[in-house]
Amino acid sequence: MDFEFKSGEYYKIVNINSPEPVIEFANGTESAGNPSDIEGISFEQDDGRIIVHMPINIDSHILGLGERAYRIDRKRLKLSSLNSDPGGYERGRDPIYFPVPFLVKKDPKSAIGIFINFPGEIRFDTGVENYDRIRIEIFSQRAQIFLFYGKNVREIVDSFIRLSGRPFMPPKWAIGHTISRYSYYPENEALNIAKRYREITRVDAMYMDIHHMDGYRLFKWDRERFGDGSEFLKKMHGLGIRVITIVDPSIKADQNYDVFLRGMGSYVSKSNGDIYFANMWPGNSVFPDFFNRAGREFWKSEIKQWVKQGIDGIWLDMNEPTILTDDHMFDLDSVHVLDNGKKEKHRNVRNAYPYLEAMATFEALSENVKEPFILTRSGFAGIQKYAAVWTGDTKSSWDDVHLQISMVTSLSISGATVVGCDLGGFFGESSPDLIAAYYRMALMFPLYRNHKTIDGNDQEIFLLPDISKKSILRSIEMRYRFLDQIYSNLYFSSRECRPAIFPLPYLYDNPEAFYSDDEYMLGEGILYAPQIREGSRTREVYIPEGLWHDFWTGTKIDGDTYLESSEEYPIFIKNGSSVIYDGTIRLYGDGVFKIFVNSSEHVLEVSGGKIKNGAKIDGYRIEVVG
Ligand code: NBV
Repeated sequence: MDFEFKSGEYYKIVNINSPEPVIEFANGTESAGNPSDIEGISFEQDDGRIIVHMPINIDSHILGLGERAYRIDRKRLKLSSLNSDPGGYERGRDPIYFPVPFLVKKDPKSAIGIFINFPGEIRFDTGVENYDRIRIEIFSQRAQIFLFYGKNVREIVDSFIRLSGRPFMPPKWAIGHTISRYSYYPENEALNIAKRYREITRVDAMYMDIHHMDGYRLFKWDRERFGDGSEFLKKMHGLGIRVITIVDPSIKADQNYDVFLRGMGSYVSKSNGDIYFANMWPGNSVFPDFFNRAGREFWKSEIKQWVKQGIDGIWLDMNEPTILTDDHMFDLDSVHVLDNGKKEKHRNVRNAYPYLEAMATFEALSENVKEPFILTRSGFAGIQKYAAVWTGDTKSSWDDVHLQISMVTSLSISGATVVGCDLGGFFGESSPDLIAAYYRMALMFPLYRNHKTIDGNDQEIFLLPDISKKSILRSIEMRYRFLDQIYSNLYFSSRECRPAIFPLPYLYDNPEAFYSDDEYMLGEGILYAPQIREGSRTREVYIPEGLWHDFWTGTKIDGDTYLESSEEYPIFIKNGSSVIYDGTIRLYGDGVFKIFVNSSEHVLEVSGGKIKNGAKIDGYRIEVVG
């Protein structure tokens, strides 16, 4: 099944009222039967909307739906899928930046997935108004609907990722420890911070927030703060630190600004055909129309010129898209011109805006840098082909440390596989102890970036009291010891179209797994249960069924059990899995182990406690753990 945003045809039309309604199945077969025969799912059309009903019962669980400030099980919630900028969020806020219209319903013996390939508004009621059914309200008469059948969650999630696109492979430096602030400037201060960090720990990249720009003009350094940027880039690279700059979609409307002039003819317009202007960081701004080739080509050529000077990555922010009004909402009646010349209102295609922006940015980077890396705040299903995602402007709190586990892993099983959150939390005050908890919690996340807002407390590690500093430095050290493993998981995630990290119910569907949303897995083999309770260094861990090994003590554990752990990093390994830790590849039990190190895939086989053919891997020790 081919799922690509070909502009002009970015969603296919399924007219459910036609004499032969067509439901497209993800396995490639098409059904022309009555859709209401399918697992009790029914469709109705009403007042310009399509409404889908799916039965649920007391044993059903619901997963997916992208980035939500909620628990992992989405049952009995009312959620909306229109990209939104909440201006900061805490648990219970919805929608936020990156909803994904894909959900999995898990019943005791079967699983069913639904993906609505429609980039406008969709409302989900997962059993609030009607106790026994999910109601999905699609604000369109046309939408492409995919249904996925399977035995378990994993099958459904993996088919959805295959359908929506192969995850890009991030460069290894992008998944190391990275630092950020809204904003580091001028040049000397940014360099000073980089150096102070380097005195105590490793840093692989620094993100430059909006103050590096000249009056918030995209692709222009603020000359007073950074000169022409070349010295800064040279010095940062000299320290071994990559530089990622923020890029918003808002272009200052200014007759003396060459970028603005070059983009003329490719901006989003109003319904009367005039250019659409809105207030953003640079004041009165215009917005590239990524829905057509001219808009994308203009953008690509600006990005190419910008990165040519030695910029290593691009950070796409405010791309829901958002503007500076009370509700941050772009004019829903503004107009996009598609590649086929047709016009479409923003409200019908809004969620594809960041997707097409990331696609164009990725294409530009692919032509100009060795290892493209993009971080985006918003997106649509399939964003994983182009960009990593972070969970935006959280409010620092102990609850947020917990919440981020569900948010990040849910994004991951909704396709956004290269994912993370602001370490320390974005808004509000983060105590040293809380910052340390974020660093512990995110240990196995694909991204590991410290970031804070402009008027929050400084959370640079070198400023913190010794006790928390030591704890964070240990986490960073631990991060690097596991980095080869995380990278190997991301490689197989990309190669095999499956998530690298996930919540327990991706593999285990007992109630204990659904309730253990303060734990997560890196691949099938590693279970991590971070210490994230305020004032406590001991916790209860749920170990799912099967034979497990305590990573630190080697103790064997018969799964489907709870245990108390006072380890700093409670980590458990499933028998039959491997772990790369600090240059050693540990193989647990007999089996065939696939590993990605030294830029290539290796297969090791262990039987009767011995490695077959005495296999070796350059630069690594191999240990068999019984
Ligand atoms: O560019 C400033 C911030 C950025 O630091 C943050 O990570 C984004 O999520 N940005 C939002 C703009 C608004 C901040 C209030």
